[in-house]
Amino acid sequence: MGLSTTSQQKHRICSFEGFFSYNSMCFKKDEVDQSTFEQASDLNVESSVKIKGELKEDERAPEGFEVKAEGIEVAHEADRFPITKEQSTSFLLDKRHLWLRSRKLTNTLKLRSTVIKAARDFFDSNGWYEVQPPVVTSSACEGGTTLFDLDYFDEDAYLSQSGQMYAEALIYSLDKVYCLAPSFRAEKSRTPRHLTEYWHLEPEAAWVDHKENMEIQEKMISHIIQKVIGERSFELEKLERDIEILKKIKTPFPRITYEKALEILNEDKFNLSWGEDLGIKEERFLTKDREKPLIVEKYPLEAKAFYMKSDPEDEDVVLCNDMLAPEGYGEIIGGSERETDNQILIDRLKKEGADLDNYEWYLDLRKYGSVPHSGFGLGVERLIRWIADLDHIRDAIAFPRTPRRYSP
Ligand code: NSS
Repeated sequence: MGLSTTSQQKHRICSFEGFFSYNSMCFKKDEVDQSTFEQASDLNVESSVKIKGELKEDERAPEGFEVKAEGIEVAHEADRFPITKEQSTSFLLDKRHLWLRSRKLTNTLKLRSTVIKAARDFFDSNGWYEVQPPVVTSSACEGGTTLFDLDYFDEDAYLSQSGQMYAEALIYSLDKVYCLAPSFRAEKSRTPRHLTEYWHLEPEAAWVDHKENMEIQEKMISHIIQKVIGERSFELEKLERDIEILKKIKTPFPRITYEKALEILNEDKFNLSWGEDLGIKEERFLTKDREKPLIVEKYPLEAKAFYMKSDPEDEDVVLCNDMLAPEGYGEIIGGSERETDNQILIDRLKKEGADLDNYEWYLDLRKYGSVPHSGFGLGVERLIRWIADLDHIRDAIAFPRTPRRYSP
């Protein structure tokens, strides 16, 4: 396979038993018979063929080899490929199912596979259990404004924003769990870091406090990055990612409080009041000149979700953290120690105007025996965007879902 924007001319073959690009095929007119030469010349890009010939090393070929072809057997003849040089982003998104064959997306998707495998390895080899939360749900985990409504046999239901509450239910029997599932956010924001459907890795563990929660996050990120460097350096190079920067991603990561972050921002051009959450611009400013991820902890209660535990040393802030990827990428993880006091949770939910009936089962988790616990959520595509240094999050997933796109 292998297709680049410059490789669309007719008469070119782009697969050799599925692995070699057409640039690596060499049919010489005087070395093959007339009909073989014509057959090869008439084929469109992306046709699949079996080639008989001699394989030679050649630095100039994309895969490092060239095939001096002698015979050809056509397995499938393609129509003229619709993607040619200099196509608009919108056209390439319409033809995403075909554009997936491009080198850039091929390399990114190989890297993605390694990221996910490395994350699973990290948890599996440390005694965590993988669990599966439902996608259809009755309760909002991250507030009502970004819920996708679902008509569930005339009842109101939603697409899950997070598997967290279900992961919390499972720690009582399994102790340390993680789930990897799609999360849905009905956010109209068209930014290079928002999808409406994204893959969410959510670990949750009993007897883990806020401090240990942050340590797990940095160990996990460092593990994933080191695995990716080890197994995907070829793809990283092709994506023109500076691997030397990634090699520096080792624990511990720097930490600052929200209060400190506000101070840094307001000393510069920002004018934030205490209580406001940090947005894309603020996170970019805090991380643009950094090489390692930055952990920002202890945000104001009013800026964060109802389930976060208050800091016993300062009731105005919660024991939570965001992890911001360096080089300006911003938030990739949000996590916290969870509130275990039922009354506090009920009061907060009432304050938000939530329907308590939808949270009855979640409140039962405190009523009928609880344990100190913490967890976090990693946006898989945000992590991949940073690792691969991608301009836009949509290229971190094969079939991106954004406010205007749900096809192909
Ligand atoms: O809203 S989060 O900050 N937190 C949660 O959902 C918690 N319930 C997770 C948990 O503790 N189990 O989202 C977590 C991460 C966030 O840091 C981003 O990396 C990613 O999920 N995220 C997104 N990625 C892509 N697109 C969108 N729209 C998006 N929203 C969050």
